[in-house]
Amino acid sequence: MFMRIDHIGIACHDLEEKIELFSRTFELTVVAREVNEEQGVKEAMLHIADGEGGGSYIQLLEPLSEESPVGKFLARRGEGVHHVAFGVPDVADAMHKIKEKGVRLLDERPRHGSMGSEIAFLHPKDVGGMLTELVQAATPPQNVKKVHM
Ligand code: V0V
Ligand code: CO
Repeated sequence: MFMRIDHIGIACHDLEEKIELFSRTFELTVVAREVNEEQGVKEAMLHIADGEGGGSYIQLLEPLSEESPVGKFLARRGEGVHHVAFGVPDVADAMHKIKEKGVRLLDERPRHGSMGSEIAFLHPKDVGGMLTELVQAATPPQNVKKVHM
């Protein structure tokens, strides 16, 4: 079902500060940035590698409000790993198969994700405490820039 780790989502208070830290420390490049109102985040994707059906990234997430998923996470747990996202060939198909196994889906249908992807989340309590995201990457990925932004 999973082709690769698409990204690790990291919750932070200050996106610009963490972009500077991660790009300088690990020599990574920001390839896309987006404000996603539906998910309540301002986010940046730092490219690590290309893989089957899409790339691998670190996703830095700053909340748009305290009531958003990332805002609540920061208040409760502080900065750190917020979710792990796996690349799948067909997100609707993966959602269907996983739901049949008794895992709660947090989305009834795929949502808009970074770089034109389609995404869905699984309840962390049903997956060993890990907030899990399914990603069907857009091919080719959209709004990607191979420059530091
Ligand atoms: C909450 N919990 C977590 C968690 N957030 N566990 C692991 N990882 C997390 N990130 C735990 C929490 O400690 C509670 O455990 C339990 O889950 C239920 O929490 P809750 O009180 O219902 O908490 P809420 O209201 O904060 O909701 C949590 C969920 C929410 C996961 C349901 O954050 C959600 O719907 N997330 C999906 C959307 C999302 O995260 N969007 C931002 C990324 P105890 O205390 O009861 O033991 S957007 C993104 O990645 C994009 C756009 C992209 O990739 O392209
Ligand atoms: Co994500």
